[in-house]
Amino acid sequence: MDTGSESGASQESSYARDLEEIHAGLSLAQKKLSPKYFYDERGSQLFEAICDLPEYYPTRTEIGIMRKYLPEMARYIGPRPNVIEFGIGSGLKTKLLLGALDQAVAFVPVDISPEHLQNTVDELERDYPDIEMMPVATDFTHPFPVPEPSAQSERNVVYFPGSTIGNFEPDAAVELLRVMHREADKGGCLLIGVDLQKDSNTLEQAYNDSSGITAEFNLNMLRRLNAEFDADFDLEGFRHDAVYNTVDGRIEMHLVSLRDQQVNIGNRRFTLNRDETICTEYSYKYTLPQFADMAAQAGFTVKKVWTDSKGWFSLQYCERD
Ligand code: AVI
Repeated sequence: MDTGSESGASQESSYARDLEEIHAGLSLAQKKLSPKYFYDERGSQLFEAICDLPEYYPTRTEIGIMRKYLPEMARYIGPRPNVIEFGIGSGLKTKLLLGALDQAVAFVPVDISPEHLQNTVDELERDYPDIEMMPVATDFTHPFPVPEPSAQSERNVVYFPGSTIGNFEPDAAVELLRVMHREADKGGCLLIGVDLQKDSNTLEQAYNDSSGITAEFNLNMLRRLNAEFDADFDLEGFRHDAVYNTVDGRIEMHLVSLRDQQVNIGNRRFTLNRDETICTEYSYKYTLPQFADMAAQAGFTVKKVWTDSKGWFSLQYCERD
């Protein structure tokens, strides 16, 4: 299976673009780094460990909702769908969905990493030999051509679990929903996991776990920048912090500088004062009306919402207007 891979020249230009973006983020009054730098191999393993933490409720809550309501979700989606998953997670949710659907025709996982895609597809192919695997290696925030399955499908269903939508700022989230609207195509639909607003304590504990895995995950970004972008961050010079901003309805993850220090990255040097922070991630939590409004801005109507008994997390079935 060919997932395609970047040429040497385009790898170089994406490195230059990333370095420029990192420099721009560290030049802001509130220093920022993109959460995309979390996910190297070690970061992806740490994220999987986060998903199993007792304090991190989203993964187990979403899986609980799926186990309870999958037959109903499959009825909304209907027979012979073509499933387009934006990003690839640990695979369990995908397996649950593919196993519950009525004769899924094809599965199109979309992710920037060809290796990650290949591993996922190899595993799924063994369990679902009748579903055509059609991976697409690309940045899913931009429109991309969806491959045609060899057998006729009834409709496209875009699947975006995990509340990764919450890691985009609201305007960018609407833009991404517009890409999904386009990829769902005429008659298509969206099944999306959306984390919901709740008390600050529960949220802050989920992102400041007692075993320190989220702290390691956050600090790993600096390790990655040292390895891949010729930076010299001293990992001992920073600590992890996550706070819930009740006004904007988002968790904000930060790396707090423990002292006045200077950091070199590429050919630039940045100064951090003691207690100054680098913001590494937002994780927005929505109310049901807020998400319905964002979906509407992208041309979707929310037709059905499934939640857990505490109303902490939701899976939402949306149709194109
Ligand atoms: C991937 N994303 C939905 C996670 C979240 O909850 O926002 C990333 C994460 N960051 C810290 N813990 C988990």
